[in-house]
Amino acid sequence: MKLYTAPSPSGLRVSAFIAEKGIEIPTETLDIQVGETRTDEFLQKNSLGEIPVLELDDGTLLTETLAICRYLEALYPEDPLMGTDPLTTAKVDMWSRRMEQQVMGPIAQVAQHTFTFFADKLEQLPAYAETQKRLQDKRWGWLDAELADGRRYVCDDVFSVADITGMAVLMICQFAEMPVPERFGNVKRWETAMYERSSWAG
Ligand SMILES: N[C@@H](CCC(=O)N[C@@H](CS)C(=O)NCC(=O)O)C(=O)O
Repeated sequence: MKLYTAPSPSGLRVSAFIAEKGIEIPTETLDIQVGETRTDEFLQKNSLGEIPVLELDDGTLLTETLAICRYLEALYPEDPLMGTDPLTTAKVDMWSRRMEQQVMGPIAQVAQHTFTFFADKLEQLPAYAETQKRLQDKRWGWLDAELADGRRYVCDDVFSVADITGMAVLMICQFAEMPVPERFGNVKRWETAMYERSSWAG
């Protein structure tokens, strides 16, 4: 098994998952800034030209962060990060989706429409990015209200892959210089908890 990754939000999602599991997987770190995921060789592994990719010993290629995490969770069930029974698994899926769509969605759009890295990958609309900055503020407000019961982690107060998705959001926020506003004290508490994890590599 070999993981292709890069120091990036999606790379962090898999590397933090692996670190939390306490497992080791041979890894090749690519430089996405110089297009190492866009070479003919790498496009054979992922036609989207993106990390992460997990290559299995029989040559099977798994892409997409959560699919890779799901596979590793099944292989290494100790220290579960994706629930342990039908209900907790469904709840983690629910929170993963919420963190990905609601919390990561707007800041990812800000990045795509303002970072020079994406300039040759899509038609950038800086004015649209401004709307997404305002939306990000609203989404932090939504998460803040959700966390008002004082819990440390987003799903049932148990650290899960949904929090790891949140770590990736924090990493994009650092790149975009858009910190979580101080007025969202509950989100700030969760953010501190993320920075305290040894798996945090932002
Ligand atoms: N949907 C993918 C997104 C992967 C993705 O966006 N990867 C970025 C790094 S965060 C990448 O490899 N970009 C390289 C490029 O676009 O050239 C997943 O979650 O696995």
